[in-house]
Amino acid sequence: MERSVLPHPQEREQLLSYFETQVMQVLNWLATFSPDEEGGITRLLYTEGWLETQQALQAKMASNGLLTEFDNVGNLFGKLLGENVDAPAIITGSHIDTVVQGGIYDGAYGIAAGLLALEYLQQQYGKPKRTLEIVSLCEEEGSRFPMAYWGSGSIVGKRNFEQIVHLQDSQEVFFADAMHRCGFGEGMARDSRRSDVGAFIEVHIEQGAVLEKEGIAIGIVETIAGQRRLKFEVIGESNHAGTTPMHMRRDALEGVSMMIQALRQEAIRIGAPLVATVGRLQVQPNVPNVVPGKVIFTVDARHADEQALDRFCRWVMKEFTALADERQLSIQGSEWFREEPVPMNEGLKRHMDEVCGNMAITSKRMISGAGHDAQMFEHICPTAMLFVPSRRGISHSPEEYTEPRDLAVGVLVLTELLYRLGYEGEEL
Ligand code: HGY
Ligand code: MN
Ligand code: MN
Repeated sequence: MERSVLPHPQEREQLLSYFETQVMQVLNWLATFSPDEEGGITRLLYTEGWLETQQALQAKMASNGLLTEFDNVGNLFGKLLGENVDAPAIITGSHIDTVVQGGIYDGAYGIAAGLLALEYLQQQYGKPKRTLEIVSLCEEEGSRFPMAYWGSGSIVGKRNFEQIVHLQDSQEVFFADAMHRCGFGEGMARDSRRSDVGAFIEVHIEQGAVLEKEGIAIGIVETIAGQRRLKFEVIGESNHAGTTPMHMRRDALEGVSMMIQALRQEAIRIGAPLVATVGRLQVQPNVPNVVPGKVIFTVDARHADEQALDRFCRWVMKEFTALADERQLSIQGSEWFREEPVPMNEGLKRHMDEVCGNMAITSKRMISGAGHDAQMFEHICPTAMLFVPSRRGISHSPEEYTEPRDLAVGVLVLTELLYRLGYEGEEL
């Protein structure tokens, strides 16, 4: 059944060109906040640049006629109130924080898409039947503090203030101090926990190369992979680089290099969708003429199947301990973050299939290897994600890029979805 907010294809073409220019305008505007010297974006939770960005977004949402509100952890909401204010709200959005030296699309695109979709719907159709909201989530990446999904996790009740009491960043700044300095914290604004959300839709860049390779415009996420983030401390013995014979060394870095090799080989042996990454490594004392006595490093492992992920992490612990024992090294391993794989809502996925079909937009169902705020929201409401292609699959890098036309198609599909849920009151 042909049904769309945009009955005429030429109207659709006109709207796509409008969205193309507008979405790039918003993204380039957001990119002026927290740029780093490497040409990327480094917008970390509760930094000045982060606060400036949220405040500028609040002003923009207000100028778009949205009712704005911060919650007590710094999530920013822009609301297009519905006729029935008691009906659960439909929320779209993503995270405003980035990785270190990230790109201009990861997270920001979901916020830009939501802003444009609500602006268009309000202009064309006025007040929706139920409230539509855009949210700029305060933090998802876990880049500054050892805490991820702080924004969405606080909304769904999987994060709370007790969890952050002892957390510090690499400069030993306490999480709570940084949060209070930005004006957020317990009792500082409305409590972040929500129980009035009817659905959450996140629009995001794919951060992989599947859509580009297959020439497909929209990815409809089936399941978001589960994650484990582990931290290891390997201790050997610092010693003189010139006088310590090779067979008498307890070189922590040499041991860790063997662990990294073994990790890579095992992940390749097991095969996709398992991936494992050592992204952070600190050597002590980290000077050229001293045998490294201590190494601290992280392992990030992902899989769409919970049991496979658990099996792999058990293997990691066992293998790393064996490699340390062989070298008279000691090793401490701890898990500081875990999220289980989360399937997206069937009803919303079907809506997306239909919207893309009606508009002759190519789409495919796919797994998300990247974690997203949507895997938090699914704990409290029907949730779905749609992807647009990433050039060469690059992300978490200043090289991140998506064609403006591809971005615009994502905005168009989101607009139609929000129309169905907000104006036609589609049940899920
Ligand atoms: O790491 C991730 O998967 C996400 O980008 N935070
Ligand atoms: Mn990311
Ligand atoms: Mn992201």
